Amino acid sequence: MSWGKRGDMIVHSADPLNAETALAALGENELTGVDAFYVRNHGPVPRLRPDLWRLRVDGLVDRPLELSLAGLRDGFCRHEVVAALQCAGNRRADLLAVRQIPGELPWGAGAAGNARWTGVRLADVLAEAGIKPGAGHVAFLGADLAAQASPPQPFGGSVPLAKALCPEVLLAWAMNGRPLTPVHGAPVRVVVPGYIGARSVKWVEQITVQAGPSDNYFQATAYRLLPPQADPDAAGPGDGISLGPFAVNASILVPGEHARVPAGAVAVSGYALAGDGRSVARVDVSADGGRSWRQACLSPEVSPWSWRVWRVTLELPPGPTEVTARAWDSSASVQPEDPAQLWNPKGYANNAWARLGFTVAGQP
Ligand SMILES: Nc1nc2c(c(=O)[nH]1)N[C@H]1C(S)=C(S)[C@@H](COP(=O)(O)O)O[C@H]1N2
Ligand SMILES: [Mo]
Repeated sequence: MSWGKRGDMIVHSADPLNAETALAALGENELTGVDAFYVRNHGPVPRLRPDLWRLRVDGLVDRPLELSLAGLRDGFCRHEVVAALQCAGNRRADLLAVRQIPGELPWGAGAAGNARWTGVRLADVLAEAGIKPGAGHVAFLGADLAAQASPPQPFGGSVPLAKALCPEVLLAWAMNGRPLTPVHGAPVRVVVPGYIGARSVKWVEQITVQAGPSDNYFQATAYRLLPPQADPDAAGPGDGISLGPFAVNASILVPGEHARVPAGAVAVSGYALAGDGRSVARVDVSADGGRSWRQACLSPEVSPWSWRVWRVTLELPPGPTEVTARAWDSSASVQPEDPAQLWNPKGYANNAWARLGFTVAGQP
């Protein structure tokens, strides 16, 4: 089955479907097309009937809710947010080049995308339910069964209550103006801008307000940053650092890897994204391995949660070239240089400098 995706997707696994956007396709538009947007699944894609779908809101609430799709759409104000999603495993391939990471997918820089999401604010739904004292986190549960979890369980996760109440966090039914497709979580998914993709739970059916974080496998055990020497197979609930907000990151999309470009002015571009509560402040590009840097132009900020496309034109001598890029965020944090310093046993959260090798043709 094609799942509505373009033929140039890089498929890392067919079952469950895991596919990333080809970098050339990511560079085409500031908003990633639904047919090009990466897919990250941990189990079979559930086919939910929109008319039968219900969302339960329970836990530390005054009034537990059970909402239909119509009840969600008509009962609350509609909002749109342009926001990037980024998998915690985005750019793992550069960590794999440092040392092997058994059992994890070799994502390049295409496990991220930028889309316009339409839905209602999670905060509005929680206000309708009424939050009781003692609430600290909001947990989401999907309808898919993930066999890789131990024990097998639906995919879930949680965010702190303070984030859940932020206006950018949506229960979304549309992506780029069209109803969500099955692979992206139809009929409704959570969208948590600025957090790792895993918290944007697809096919969401249950939202629980609770004191602590979710004990779901994908919150308590997976998606945690372990120290380099740890054995990931021995890691249990609570080990390592829980991943939530992501750090500033960037990638080079144009010209493509191993491309051959004519001599003269070479257009170089890519994306940069900042995590929760921060914005992209500057992108530097180097053609000499980081000894000197030029500042790239940034696309206008369409939303604090959108990624920024950056562009620069470089005069490059003929021959093989490696271009490097690094982004800074509004807290003056910058991407670290070396992926070797970031290596971790599950290969998460690589935000080392982006590098792209290509060849500049000689004079005719
Ligand atoms: N129910 C459910 N939600 C999920 C997942 C999943 O496997 N099941 N994968 C998560 C991960 S790890 C990521 S990165 C994003 C990917 O969203 P996308 O497939 O729409 O790009 O969905 C998240 N939400
Ligand atoms: Mo992910």
